[in-house]
Amino acid sequence: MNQWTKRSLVMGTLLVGGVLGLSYCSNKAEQQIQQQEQGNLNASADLKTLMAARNLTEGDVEAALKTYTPTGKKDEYMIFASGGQSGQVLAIGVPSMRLLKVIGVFTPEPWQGYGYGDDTNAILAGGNQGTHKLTWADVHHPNLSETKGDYDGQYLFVNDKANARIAVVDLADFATKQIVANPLVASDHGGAFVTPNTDYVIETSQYPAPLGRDYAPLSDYKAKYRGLAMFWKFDRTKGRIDPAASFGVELPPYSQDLADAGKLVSDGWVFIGSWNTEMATGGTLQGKPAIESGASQNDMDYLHIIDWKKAEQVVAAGKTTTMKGVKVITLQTAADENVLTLVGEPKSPHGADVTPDGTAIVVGGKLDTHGTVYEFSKIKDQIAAKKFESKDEFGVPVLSFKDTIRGQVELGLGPLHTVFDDKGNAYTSIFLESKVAKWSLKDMKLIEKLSVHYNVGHILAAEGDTVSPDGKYVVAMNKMSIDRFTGVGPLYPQNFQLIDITGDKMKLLADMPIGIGEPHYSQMIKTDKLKPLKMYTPGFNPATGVKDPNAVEGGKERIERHGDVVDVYMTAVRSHFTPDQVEVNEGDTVNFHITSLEQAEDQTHGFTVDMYNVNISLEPGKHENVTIKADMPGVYPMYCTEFCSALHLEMQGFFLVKPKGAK
Ligand code: RUQ
Ligand code: CUA
Repeated sequence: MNQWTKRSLVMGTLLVGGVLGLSYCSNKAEQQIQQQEQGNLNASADLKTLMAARNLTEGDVEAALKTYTPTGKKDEYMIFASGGQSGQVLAIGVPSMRLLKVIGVFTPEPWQGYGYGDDTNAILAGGNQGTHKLTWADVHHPNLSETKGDYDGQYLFVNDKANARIAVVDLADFATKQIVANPLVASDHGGAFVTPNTDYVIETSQYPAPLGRDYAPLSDYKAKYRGLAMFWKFDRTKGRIDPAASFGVELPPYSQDLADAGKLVSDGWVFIGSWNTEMATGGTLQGKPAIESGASQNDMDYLHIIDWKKAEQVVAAGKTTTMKGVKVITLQTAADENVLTLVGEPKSPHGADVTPDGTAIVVGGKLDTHGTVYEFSKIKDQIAAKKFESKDEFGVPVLSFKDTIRGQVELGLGPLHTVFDDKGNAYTSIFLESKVAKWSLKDMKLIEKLSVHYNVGHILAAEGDTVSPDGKYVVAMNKMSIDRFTGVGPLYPQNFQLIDITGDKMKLLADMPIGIGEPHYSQMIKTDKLKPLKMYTPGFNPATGVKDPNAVEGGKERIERHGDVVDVYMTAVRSHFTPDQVEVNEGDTVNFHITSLEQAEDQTHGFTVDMYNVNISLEPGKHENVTIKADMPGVYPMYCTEFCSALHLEMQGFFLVKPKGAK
């Protein structure tokens, strides 16, 4: 412990001790420090005045001391949170709940130059579906890459529910590298979960439709509409998903929901919840019930159990059909080969979460008051013995509910998602009651419920999806904030609430309003597992992952003309671009190849050509390519968009476009 931390600890003890009646440390050296501190601050008296003035309780002060992070001090954890409809991912420090980065993923992000230069445009274009250029996403579930079931801090995967896509973010530079568009389905939800060694990134569909996005009338729902579990193969050496090595498993036309991969004893299996086993399709104008009531008739829906190691063998044996370039195990084959098995789950469930030891799966039924815990060994044994209770109407074997569960715990109204700590406890979000329920997996008993504000959707825990959760923190991701913050019009912020779970009782520590949304899930990783780069090696192109063939060295800047194509080899360094005058003819295609020559930490430049919708971010060493069609004659400033030095404003140049026919 260095002197500085010792001092702050003693200060903390002093402050809290004075107020809360805790005992002081009696160590001699620490007493000396205390005396020094008391020399210039009558801590408890001043603190009491401050508390009274701000109307703070002792509990508030304790929460402040647990979260306050002075300048220069760093967070112990980082949250990667879904940015919802913004299409982005948020990186947030814990316990400070400070926003550290908005990672551009499915949506252009101008500051990072994401979507305003050739290379990142190409990444975004990889996510286009059909003839449509997509500029937004409904991001639901960020998931960190794992090694042996533990977060390894290397990659992050996220799904886009609205357009059935998965993105890969490299945590070396917190930048998106790839978007894969699923050609078979029109929505997804159960993603982007990983298997324990990140062999696969899983994406399961939500709303059934004909696979391959063909047309079929709703009257053909049972015959032609289907769900899909996609197993995207992740190539770790390349840091990219390999679509050619990926495969899908066709599912019945129930609405598949959240999914989780088995771990340790259940490694090799995937569990997917579902609702609308009624296969309701609405038809309100024709006097039929809305989907919400049509889909809520059955007391039980189906938990889908996929043996993905078996599925791999079936794929290797060639027992697949190819649809739009994707190898698919048909529903019939999946049922016949016991790749897919079902078991009842109550009622209109949402989350399906595997426990850290891999022995159980917890399901929350939105219209049921229980957390239901399935015993994996019972599931496995009965599948191995082919001990099925029945088949569904698509011929998929169904296990007995009562013979597969460990038990049920009464949790409250609207249980959704469950996360875990390091002491064998589970924490379930209770949507309708706006509560977090803590319960014991071992005793199957409810321990405590904590109010959150309000209508909690997902919750997350420190390293909570791994084989070794850390305990410490849970975060409630609340859909509503009602009376928590100063008004900003009818669209209210979402509200993340940090909860301390180290003591016997859960304790609410802090609120963090989220001004973009709507976030769904997050994961929280220990920051010492992250090894982010400080800068790129000179000429590196982060979008392609290699040194760019057009990288420019200092002194080799030039402009080359080939017919009506102009290549500008440019460098950026404090505080000038070389070249700084680029004159072309109307109609030319101009390729800017720009390398930052900086090798000093945090020395970023930007580059824009006014009116041409170009803005790139040139972090130290980075190379980027930008192509523009010089179709607007005139004189346009090119300038650096990042206040990089005292002479930042002078980091400017001219882009001149000579009109056709001009001399
Ligand atoms: S969602 S609030 Cu994971 Cu898409 Cu549950
Ligand atoms: Cu470079 Cu401002």
